[in-house]
Amino acid sequence: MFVTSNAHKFAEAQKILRLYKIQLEHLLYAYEEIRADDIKQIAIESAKTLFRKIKKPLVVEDSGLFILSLNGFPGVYSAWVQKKLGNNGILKLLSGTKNRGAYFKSCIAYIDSKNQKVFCGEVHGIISKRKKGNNGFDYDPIFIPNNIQLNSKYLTFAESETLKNSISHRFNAFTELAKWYSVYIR
Ligand code: ITT
Repeated sequence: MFVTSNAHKFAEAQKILRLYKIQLEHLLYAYEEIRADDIKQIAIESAKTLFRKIKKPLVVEDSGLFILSLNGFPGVYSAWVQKKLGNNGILKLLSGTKNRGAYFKSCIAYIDSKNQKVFCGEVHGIISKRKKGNNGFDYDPIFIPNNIQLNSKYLTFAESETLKNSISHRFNAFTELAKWYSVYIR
């Protein structure tokens, strides 16, 4: 069971876990997230809080976009910043900045009555000069992963869903979860 308010996160996770024949259910459940600088810690604490209430095996994901020249901003505030500033706001903050390096990070916490595990994944790249593409969600139109070209072009995550779903932070983290789950739980 994946507890999330974000339907995009769920759809991406479901696709990845299907490759391992693991069935994922979506649960919408309002809860209070702790405030912390570390997404791993937020994911772990959220999983514990939710398990006390739901009492069934579940996963939660905390994730964010970390921009190097902004000292990791928006990081743990990514969801809030996307709502308040949006991608145009981020592009404005970076105008005239040479170092456009950034990375997405995802940490997934799994919990059941016997196990507590956390799996993190990252994908590194740059923030594009302008928004491109209509797929994906939130920061995808301004994120270009490093070292990958399709038809000699560097694409944003929003320009290629297939590319995103084969290298993303979420792909890396859920793949680690799936490998562990297949050996130890199933
Ligand atoms: P839940 O907490 O309910 O799962 P959320 O969207 O609020 O949903 P987070 O607190 O983890 O999730 O916020 C992470 C934010 O980081 C997310 O809302 C996006 O703005 C951004 N983000 C994370 N992964 C992303 C991705 O793959 N593509 C684009 N933006 C992403």
